[in-house]
Amino acid sequence: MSDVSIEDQFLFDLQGFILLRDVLSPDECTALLDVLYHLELQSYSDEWQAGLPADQTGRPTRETNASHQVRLNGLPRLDPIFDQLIDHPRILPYLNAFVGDPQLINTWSISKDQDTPQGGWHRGVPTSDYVYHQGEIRSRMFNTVYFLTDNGSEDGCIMALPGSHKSNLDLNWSQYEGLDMPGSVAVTGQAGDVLIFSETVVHNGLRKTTTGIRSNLYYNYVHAHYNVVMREPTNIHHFFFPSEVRDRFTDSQREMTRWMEQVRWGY
Ligand SMILES: O=C(O)CCC(=O)C(=O)O
Repeated sequence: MSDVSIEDQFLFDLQGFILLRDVLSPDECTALLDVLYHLELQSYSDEWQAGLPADQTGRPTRETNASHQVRLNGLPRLDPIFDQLIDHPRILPYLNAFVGDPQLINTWSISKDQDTPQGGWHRGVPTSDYVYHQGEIRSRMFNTVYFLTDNGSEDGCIMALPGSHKSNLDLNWSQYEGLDMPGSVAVTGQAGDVLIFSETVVHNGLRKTTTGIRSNLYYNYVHAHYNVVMREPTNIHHFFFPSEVRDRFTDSQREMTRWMEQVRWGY
């Protein structure tokens, strides 16, 4: 018997995503934002890059390649305040119901200022990684997006293509700008809401035209059978947490990161 309501199961299976309201309180959003904005102002030496093959580079901890946007990678490495979202009690039932044996693969933040351009349409994994089988939803990769600020339609919110986790035909995604993508919708919500979606859903970030900062946190999970280290070998540093980070985790957080016990990565 699933802990997720039949209505949420229905809607998630139909659309490939749902929005959960009021997961974080205003005080929790403020506390996370205070730490995030402090971290965004720091510089990071990223010495681990020296451990990669000479002709390869990974994503830096702090990314500013999109204009008016700051992305930080590997959040629990940067501050313990981010640990609590690994197994948030409102989200955990969905992870168990829709992924099965969830393992945290990646964490990042994106803060957008006015004039951040829209991103590109993409999906994280192919549609074959979403199945409904013997009464169970199984999404092999699953993203959870915590809105720390409001995500209105002009605030650079996420866009999604409902049903694209099951689409049989693909378009040339890169040909479509923003909401010109046929069937796409802007996923709007308030600070404290959480968007959960199958990474088989085609999605994108809308341009930001409003003043102020839009900040979201992204916690991405895979089923335990997914080979995490083969996905993006140059970004293992951000995926993997060393023992000094995992030692402070709760049992449940350690369980949801147990793939890290199998990894040989020295940084
Ligand atoms: O928040 C956004 O702008 C979209 C982010 C996104 O699509 C991603 O990180 O994969």
